[in-house]
Amino acid sequence: MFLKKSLISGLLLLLTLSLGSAVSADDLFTSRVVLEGLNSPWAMIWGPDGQLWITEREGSRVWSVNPTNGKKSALVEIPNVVTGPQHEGLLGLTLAPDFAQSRLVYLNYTYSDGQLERHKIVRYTYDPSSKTLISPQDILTGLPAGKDHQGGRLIFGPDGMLYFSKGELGHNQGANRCKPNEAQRLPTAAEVKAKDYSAYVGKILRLTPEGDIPNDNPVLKGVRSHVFTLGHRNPQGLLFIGERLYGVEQGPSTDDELNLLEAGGNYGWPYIAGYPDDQAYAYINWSAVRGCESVPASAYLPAGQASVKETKWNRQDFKEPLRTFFTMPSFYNFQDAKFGALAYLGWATIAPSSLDYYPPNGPIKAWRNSIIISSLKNGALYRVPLSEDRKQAQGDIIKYFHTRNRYRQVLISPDGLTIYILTDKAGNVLDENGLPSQKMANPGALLAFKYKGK
Ligand SMILES: [Ca+2]
Ligand SMILES: [Ca+2]
Repeated sequence: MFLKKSLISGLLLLLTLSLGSAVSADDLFTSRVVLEGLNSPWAMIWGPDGQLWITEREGSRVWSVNPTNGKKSALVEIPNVVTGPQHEGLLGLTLAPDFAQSRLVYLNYTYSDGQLERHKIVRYTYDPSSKTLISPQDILTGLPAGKDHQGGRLIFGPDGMLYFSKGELGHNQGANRCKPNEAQRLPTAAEVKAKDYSAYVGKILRLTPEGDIPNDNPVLKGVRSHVFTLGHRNPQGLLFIGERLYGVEQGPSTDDELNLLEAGGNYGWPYIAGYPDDQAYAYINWSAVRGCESVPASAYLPAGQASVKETKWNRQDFKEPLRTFFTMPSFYNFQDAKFGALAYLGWATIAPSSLDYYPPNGPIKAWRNSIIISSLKNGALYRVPLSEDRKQAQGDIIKYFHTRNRYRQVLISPDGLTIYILTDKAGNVLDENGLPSQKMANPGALLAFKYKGK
């Protein structure tokens, strides 16, 4: 079953690639640049003032932006945010469900505890007279942080609880290859009591609006903690559709994922990428390699170290993805010379950064009941149609709006006619000819694609 799904995914990939510029659906939209020059915009929500509220990862500010003319005003500039070139800084943002009464706004960012880089969730109060965010209050502090795979999405569920996606900090790869990957490690009772959150990496967390552990969180290995699901790599997108929670996460050289996230579910990383099909991925525990630091990161299989086949890792709690982007066969050439040192840009992964939902009654008929995913690597959106009960992905994945940009977040307007996209200010991306580029067409921008059909 898994292998079959992989092959289908591979065929869909070939279909998607071959369609490329031939996709004419884009002709039904007009595009414009609402504004440019934001300092690494990261999250975007509809604010209570009818404007778009946008965080800047490196700028440490939250802006209120007029989606029509691009005029912006700062809601807050947060002091002492630790920023870096890729993953650190001010990330997610969300309004309290009772915002009309409480005026509470939640966000998360990287900071220093004096010794170590950490991450925290903080809430502010919106002051309508000054149109600023005031009175910060820590909700959950001391979360692990690092220079890679921070996750960072923050949303409320219909249950009134706060959900936060935490990456595994890129351990077991690149510069962090000798640090153990802890996406499977669960917190002990002693750790929870001591507020030691080091095992929260590679997890989706669920917390009360005050930051406490909800008394109906899953009990995992005998311990109830903030952990809601485990086994994630770099989950940057979370979205509720009705009662169900969906997420996207970035895979390794194959198998970015769209998941349906269920309490206590184990999403497999680092033992499984995508489906347990032994296609183009096997876990190698670098931290167990003798003299790891002296072994170059480029060594595919370090001497004396075995890889673990996906099919050998057998866990009852494993949840397979709804869809992968995309599952590559083992014979795929991951070192295509055409892409030079940026070979990863040639891989069929898309680096999903966010997702939104196009509702069943929206005016764009072809998009109804679909999940829309933004891609960092390809500067495109991917539309995934859902089954009627929304428990499965079904049908062809369609690619839209390719530009020479890294798409950081997608947000659909309430009337379903305009698709807003935030772009990174820098990075690596595929250009119009499908070749690596570091020159963004619209750095730090808010783009708008408006539907002109009927
Ligand atoms: Ca997975
Ligand atoms: Ca796999």
